[in-house]
Amino acid sequence: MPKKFKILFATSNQNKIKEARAVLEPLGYSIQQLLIQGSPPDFIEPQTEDIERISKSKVDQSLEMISGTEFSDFSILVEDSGLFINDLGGFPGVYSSYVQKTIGNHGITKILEGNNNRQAEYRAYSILYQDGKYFNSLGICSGEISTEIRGSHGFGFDPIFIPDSGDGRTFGEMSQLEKDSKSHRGKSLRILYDELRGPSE
Ligand code: ITT
Repeated sequence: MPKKFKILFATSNQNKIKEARAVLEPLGYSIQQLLIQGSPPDFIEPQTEDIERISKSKVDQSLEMISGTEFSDFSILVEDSGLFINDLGGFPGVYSSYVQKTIGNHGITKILEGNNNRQAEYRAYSILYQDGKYFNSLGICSGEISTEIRGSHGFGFDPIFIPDSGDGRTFGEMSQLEKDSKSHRGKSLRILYDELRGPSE
């Protein structure tokens, strides 16, 4: 396979890799995790509430890590994402990963107990670096936070996130294919693919 169709995804999150594979592999790309000396990148995240700025920082750090290595000619993908709850001023947003690991879905449903405004959105900002060019894309998926935890598919906040474009089920109750067709990540990756005018076209 020509090198430009192989994408190295710089992330420590295996779920992001699985979802990127599901969306991009049928379109002719192969997705591998970027491992430097056997380890995924450990990013220093800048102090900001802007996922676009965090993604830019991740791509800069990745390019620095691969400079002078056997990976320096490959395409690099990074993504920053999170769950933004309207009534909580966008919390957990850029702190999603930390909040998921600490209070988890149970904690979020508890914070929102008795609250009728449960609107939220997932956002994913992806950047693909290929042949000296940067391709950027923002994917948004609007929805609401369920009152109880439902379903065991997906990861993170999926068992408490009900997408507006669905039928009332949480992402945790949907198949991978269904989630990808509606999700922030699926949208963001398809925008990137359109920008690239993919190899299968
Ligand atoms: P990398 O920075 O190494 O890519 P990470 O998991 O720390 O991995 P982020 O900083 O972008 O990534 O945090 C995103 C968090 O937002 C993620 O850990 C989940 O808690 C949550 N999240 C994002 N997309 C999600 C999805 O599709 N389903 C469920 N939770 C999601």
